[in-house]
Amino acid sequence: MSDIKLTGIIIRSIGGFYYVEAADTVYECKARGNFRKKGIKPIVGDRVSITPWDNGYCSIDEVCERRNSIVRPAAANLDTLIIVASVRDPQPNTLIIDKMTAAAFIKGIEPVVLFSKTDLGVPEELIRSYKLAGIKTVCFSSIDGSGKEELLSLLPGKVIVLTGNSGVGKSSLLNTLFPHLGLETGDISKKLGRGRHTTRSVELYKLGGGYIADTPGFSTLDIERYEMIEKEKLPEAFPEFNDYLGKCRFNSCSHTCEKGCAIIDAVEKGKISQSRFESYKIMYNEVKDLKKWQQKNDVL
Ligand SMILES: Nc1nc2c(ncn2[C@@H]2O[C@H](COP(=O)(O)OP(=O)(O)O)[C@@H](O)[C@H]2O)c(=O)[nH]1
Ligand SMILES: [Mg+2]
Ligand SMILES: [Zn+2]
Repeated sequence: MSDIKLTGIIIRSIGGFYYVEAADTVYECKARGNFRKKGIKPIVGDRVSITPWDNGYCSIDEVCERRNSIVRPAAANLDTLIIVASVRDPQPNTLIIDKMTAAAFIKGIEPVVLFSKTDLGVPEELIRSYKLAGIKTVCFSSIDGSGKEELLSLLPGKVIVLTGNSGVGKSSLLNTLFPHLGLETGDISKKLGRGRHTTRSVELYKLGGGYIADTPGFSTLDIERYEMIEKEKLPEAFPEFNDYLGKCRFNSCSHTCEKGCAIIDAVEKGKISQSRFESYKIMYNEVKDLKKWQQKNDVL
């Protein structure tokens, strides 16, 4: 029997099998029974050590500690979360974008807000709002190919997940960048009708010098049921608040309505975007009366 150990990354998991890319080869692996006993379930993005045995069987022997993970879709060790919002059809929803960027910041993942379908218009106001927050934005159209180079420049060396409402153009975007992928794209209603409860598994594609995953997307309804960031941590999820924290009149300031609030002052002076501040207030009000055990898990 072979005793060569390899290290690799899980790029797909389906029906109890894990597909691990190691040394430019993809191995079909099974997880060792002792993982289940320890309550570890390997997920896409996990760095693992595997043993390909002579009989063709390949085992995952070890899962490295995760730098971070998300649950929708289940994926680990992300560098970048690209939040895709289309300028139209469907309309962008700033609260959803801000919940996703907030969750990414809390998990130590870099969020990028990608405005898709910019052949239908350019969302100047939104771009300004995210620039002000120090969040990278990219404009992209799969019709005219604009933004392609910029997007490709984000990939090398990174593990990236694309997320965003169904129908915003995630699969079209990947097809535009990498035509050989031939991902299924199309009509939202048809997809919802058929795909609502089908697999939510992800696959990391090795492309452009990094790994990138398309996701089936979520509906607006989904996100409302998801996580909440506890109120004490919420200001950290809005990095543009940073310069003002600790400068409010009251130590206990919630930055939602108080007199002498440095955040509100910055909003009034146009240094923090009004729309981001509105999202903060909504998110704060969603969690302010919840006890810890009532906080459901994970936007992502
Ligand atoms: N006008 C325009 N339509 C697009 C663009 N990208 C995708 N679409 C359309 O939007 C719909 C949803 O696209 P799809 O890639 O399947 O979205 P996904 O659900 O996020 O993967 C399809 O009908 C596409 O033809 C774009 O850049 N511009
Ligand atoms: Mg798609
Ligand atoms: Zn304040």
